[in-house]
Formats: sequence, C-alpha cells, structure tokens
Amino acid sequence: MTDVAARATAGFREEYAEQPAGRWAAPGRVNLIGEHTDYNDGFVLPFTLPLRTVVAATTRDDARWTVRSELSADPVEFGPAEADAPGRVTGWAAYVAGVVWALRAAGHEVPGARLAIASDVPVGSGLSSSAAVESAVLAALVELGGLDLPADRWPKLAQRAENDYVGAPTGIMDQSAVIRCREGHALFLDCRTEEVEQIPFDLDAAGLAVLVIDSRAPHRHADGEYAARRASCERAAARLGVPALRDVPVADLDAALARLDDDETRRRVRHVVTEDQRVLDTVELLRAGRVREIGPLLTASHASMRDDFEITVPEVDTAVEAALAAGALGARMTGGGFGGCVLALVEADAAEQVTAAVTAAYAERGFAAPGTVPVLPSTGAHRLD
Ligand code: GAF
Repeated sequence: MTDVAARATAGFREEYAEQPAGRWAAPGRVNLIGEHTDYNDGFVLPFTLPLRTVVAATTRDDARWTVRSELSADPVEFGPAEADAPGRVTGWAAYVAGVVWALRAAGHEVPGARLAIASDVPVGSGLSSSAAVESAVLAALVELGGLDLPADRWPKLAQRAENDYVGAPTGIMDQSAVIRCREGHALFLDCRTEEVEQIPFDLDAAGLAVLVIDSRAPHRHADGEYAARRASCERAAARLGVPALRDVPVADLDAALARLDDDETRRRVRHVVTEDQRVLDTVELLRAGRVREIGPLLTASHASMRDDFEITVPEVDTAVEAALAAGALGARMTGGGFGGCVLALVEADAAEQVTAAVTAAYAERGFAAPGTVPVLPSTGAHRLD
C-alpha cells in the first residue's frame, strides 16, 4: 500500500483540487502495562507504534470544516452549529468535530479548514485509532490557527473531544501516549498530575522483541462493559472514602477489600490497586536496565485482567497462553479489553516460534487467524512538512 502520508496528500488533492498547507501525523499506541488505571488517577506505561494517521490540511476563509477520510466515499462538512452541539456529527467525523468543539469550548478561535485523513492504524484493534485522529487533527488546527496552546495541554482537550463530544468515557492514557511518546521510550504517565517520564525502552540492545498480536476478536459489548468497569471503580472509591482508587496503597489493600461488601467490587479494586503497583515495579526494572525481568509482571497483569477485572475474551487468553508456552518471557492483553491486541515480550530469536505457536493455537480453537502489528517505540504527534 502507498505510504500513508502520500495517501493523505492524494486524498486532499482529489477532494479539494489544491495542495495542502501541511501534513500532521499521530501514531497508534500499545500499553506496555497499566490497564484501566488511567481513570482511577493511576499510572500507565504506553509506547507508540510505527503505524500512523496523517492529516493533510489547509485553512479556508469561512468558519466551516470539511473532512475527507479513507473510511468513507463521502466527505463530511460541518459548521459551528454542529461543532458546538456534542453528538451532532456522528461516525468517524465525530472525532474531528469533537476536537473543533473542545478547542472552541476552551475559548480558542479555530480556523475553518479542509482536511483529508489517511491512516495505517487499524480501527477496532485497540490501538487507539481514534486518539490518533483526534491528535493529528488537533496538531493541524493548532498550527494552522496559530493558537497559543502548548502540546502538554493537548491530551486533555483530545480526551474532552472523546468524552464529551463522541460520548466515550475513556481516560487520559491514549491521547497522552499519542501526543507525548518519544522514539525509543515508553511513557511513564501519572494520570492524576499528567507528569511524564520518558523511560528508555531499547529492545534491540537487550536482544528482545515485543510482539503485538491482533487477536481479531470482535469487540463484544466493549463500550457498555468499559463504562460499567469505570462506574464500579468510582463507586468503590466513594465507598472507601478516597478521591480515586490510586489512593489505596497496595499495603492497605486487604484492609480496603474487607470494607467492601461484594466480591465483584473487591475483584475490580484488587485489579486496579495491584496493577498500579505493577506499573511502578516495571518502571523500576526498566530504569535499572533489567528489561527481561518485566516478563512476570506482564503475565500477572493479564491474569488480573482475566480473573479480577474480567475484561479478556477466549481469543486473547489463548494468544497469551500459547505465547507463554512457546517461551515468551511475559504476555498480556493491551488496551481496554474484550478483544484487541496481545503483547508478548520474547527473546528476539524466539519471535518466529512464538508467532507460529499462537497461530497454531488459534487454528486448533477454530479462531480467525491472528494478525501481527509492527513494533518500534515511535514519536508522538508532530508536523511532517
Ligand atoms: C481504553 C481507554 F481509552 C483508555 O483511557 C484506558 O482506560 C484503556 O482503555 C484501558 O487501560 O484504551
């Protein structure tokens, strides 16, 4: 397939019969560890992928926005009336209208624009294709409009687009990753303070590889289940008298669990509290250059998502089990759950054998063949040219 940036330009020229003023890119992400901790004010450790979304754009004289995407034969056009009414623009274009809305709601004068979007980030695989669109569009509009908005404030705005315009109650991880990740690093993010630390993540130097395997599992009720998990965590925090589950230290976990009156809530809390600790432990090991040793933490994270948070599905469990049986040092589902991708930490020379083992296990269970996603910790949203 043609390079994604070239496709964005070609789409732009075909739609608008002119050259774009510029092109902006934002990548997809995987999360090394720290799942469903972001909206609990906790810790996450994502890195971005070499797969990108590119937006080619130029301003127009009126306050209207036209967007073309590879996802649709027809462009979508909207003005302030639609942009200012969350939910009015729907489908893929809602992520664009949501960004316009979030900027305008924050008091910025958003320039009218023509945009064309191309993407290599697969939709529905849990690799944050939506955050990539939001972030690339945000980068384009900020620069085209000369808006006074430093990049460390972009993640909150992009998150607002998703929460309040599109209506998905997600946390701050994906937009932060897509905007703030740096090549060769994982992003250690404190989701309460939004402080970040770039953690060197040089797999080659360690003789290791991370495989990202697309489970191809259809997302089953993912939206409703995600919202239910979030509501359950928030209820538990209120019951425990803390602002968020991040405020339950792992040393106090048993005492906290004893104060809750149902097993399901106890399991949800145990996942979040132990997962925050696993992120901190992973960061310590990576800071010390002990990359190989993070494997058991990844695998423990998966078990916690499977047994306590109950967000895995047979396809991802099968991929994790097969990868571990074939010698992976650790493996876990990554992302919101109910499908999506699995990542496995492997010795570089074992990558093929682990991939083959997962493929064979899928065939044996009668699942659709898994896909693979290229991995190379990459740079967040930026202008291409
Ligand atoms: C999805 C959400 F968008 C993130 O905010 C995060 O909660 C993640 O699921 C689970 O860790 O990607």
